Amino acid sequence: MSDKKDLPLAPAGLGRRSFINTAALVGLTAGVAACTEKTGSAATPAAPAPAAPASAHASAGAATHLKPGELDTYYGLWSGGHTGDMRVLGLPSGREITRIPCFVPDALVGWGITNESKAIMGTKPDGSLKYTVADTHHTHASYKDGNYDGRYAWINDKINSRLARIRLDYFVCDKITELPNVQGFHGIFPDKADPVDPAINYTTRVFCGAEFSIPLPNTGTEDSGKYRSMFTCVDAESMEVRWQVLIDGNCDLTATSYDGKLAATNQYNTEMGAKYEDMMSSERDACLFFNIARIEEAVKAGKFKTIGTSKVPVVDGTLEANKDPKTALTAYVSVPKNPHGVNASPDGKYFICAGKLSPTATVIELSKVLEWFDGKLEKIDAAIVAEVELGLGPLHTAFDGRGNAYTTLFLDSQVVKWNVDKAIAFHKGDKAAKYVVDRIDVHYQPGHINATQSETKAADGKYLAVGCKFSKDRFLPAGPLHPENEQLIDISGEKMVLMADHPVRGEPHDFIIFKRDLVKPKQVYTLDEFPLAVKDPKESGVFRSGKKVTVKMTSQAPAFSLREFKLKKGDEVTLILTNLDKIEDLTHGFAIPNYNVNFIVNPLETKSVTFVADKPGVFWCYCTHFCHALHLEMRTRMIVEA
Ligand code: RUQ
Ligand code: CUA
Ligand code: CA
Repeated sequence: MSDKKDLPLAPAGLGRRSFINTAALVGLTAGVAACTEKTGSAATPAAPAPAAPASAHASAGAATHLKPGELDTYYGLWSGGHTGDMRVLGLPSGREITRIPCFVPDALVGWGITNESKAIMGTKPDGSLKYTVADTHHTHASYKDGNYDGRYAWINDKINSRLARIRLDYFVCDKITELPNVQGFHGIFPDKADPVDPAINYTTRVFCGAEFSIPLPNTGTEDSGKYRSMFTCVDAESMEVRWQVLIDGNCDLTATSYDGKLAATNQYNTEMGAKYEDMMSSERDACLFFNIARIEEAVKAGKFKTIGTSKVPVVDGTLEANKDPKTALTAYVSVPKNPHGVNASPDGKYFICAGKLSPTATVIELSKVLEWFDGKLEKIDAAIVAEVELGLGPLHTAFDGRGNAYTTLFLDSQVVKWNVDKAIAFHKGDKAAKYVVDRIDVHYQPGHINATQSETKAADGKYLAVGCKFSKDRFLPAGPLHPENEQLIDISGEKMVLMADHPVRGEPHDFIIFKRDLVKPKQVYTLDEFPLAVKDPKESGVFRSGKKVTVKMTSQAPAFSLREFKLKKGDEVTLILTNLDKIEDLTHGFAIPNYNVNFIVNPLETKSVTFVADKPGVFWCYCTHFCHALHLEMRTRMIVEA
């Protein structure tokens, strides 16, 4: 542990308050009390960071203001929080371009209304949606050669333990998997290579951490001593669950190595407590490493069990069963009390585990972890090459590709920029190594942080986005619910420069930012994407088989192919609509009054809805998406005979 007085650029009072390690609860309470106050100064009890010159602020702000017609240079994929979607932003402007619905119905797209989206979301036997709430936290994208390859992105739903995949060719959700045997599914990270086949240098798996422990199988027992947590691997292509690892303690966030050999999760509840006091009773917790090749070998060799009705192979990753490094599937590296984010440095060498209740970050060298698995490192904790003080409440870390890390300090309402090599030198005993490069106040209480291309080999150190959990006085008041404040910081120079504030609806959590040319989105579908496509207006009509009726229709501005269609009360109707307009940006909508139907069809897209024609009458089905000068006239009549 460093001498607090030596901490470079330490805000005044850090030394006095840095004993959060032993007085964590007191420290947390003080921090939260501060952030309920109205003024900025109360929220940042630490002395302000050295201010950047005013002119730097002015020019940095200007960079976020794109002239009309100018395009952003980066995409940001943001988790939507409670809205259960993925938000697509352009950066540096911070403009929200679209939202991709995943877990929760969306009234614009008709997500949760159309048969296709319901099949992805999952339904109950009566055809209604299985879930209509979500809590998305983490977004990540697929890799090739250590950089994003534009195939897929993933996002998690913590409430119902679901993982959604987004196709980045069309920016749509195409699969959702519910993880068995877990609750509080939190961190995700795709792997970046196959641990045994160097030719597979792209994502084939997504790793998922479960934060809560539950009885396995979930019998409802009150004895929390019997609860367990699991680490889950999902196949990136099939989205099927490949295997799970039973562990001691819990999972929180997840990181993966560039060689595909290791994944890790930080653990804040190695105590396996059911109450927060219990969860913070030990001085240290762990960063738990998984040896991917060995786990897959064990699964192949049949060394697993299954739990309850789930068929997923579960291997034993508990401490007791993994004491021999030569056969171990897991390795528990000790880190200070209740750590949070674990992040992989872009040089592929380190995982950095933020302290949360400890004012430190722990740097773990991956080659040493592998040495331990080879029986060449006596103690796994020798893989820790630095444990340095950063400030209060370190949560998540981003990178600039120039050897610097940027860590959010939740309690200090700051971002600290620090040099990883210098931190290692300082930890080794070089007390002159000034590893803290800069600090900047953010507004307020930051959680997530990410830099442009941060967790890729192409980290370019241009911009940093910071997800501030509280905005307080930064925006016009609009009722009791405050937006969160996503701030943008210029990190191209030595000093960080605050560029912009952006209000966002609660509450986004994590995000990634990448160069715009890494994706090649298509803006017109092909008819063949859809098995039900009505490829020609001549195929339109009402097709009856008893009470089951299929209505086939196409749209071409400004008309639907059927001017009217007749049904009988009680019919079970499936309406299929193909948009035959094939030029970009020509989207139509289709709404049926009083039938709770509205959805859009993009160029050459096909969607269907199924409903019971239980209300007799005339219903003007109309186009809900402005498409043409005769948009208001674009209608068809649904006549339901009594
Ligand atoms: S974890 S702060 Cu999902 Cu940090 Cu959000
Ligand atoms: Cu078609 Cu508006
Ligand atoms: Ca703990």
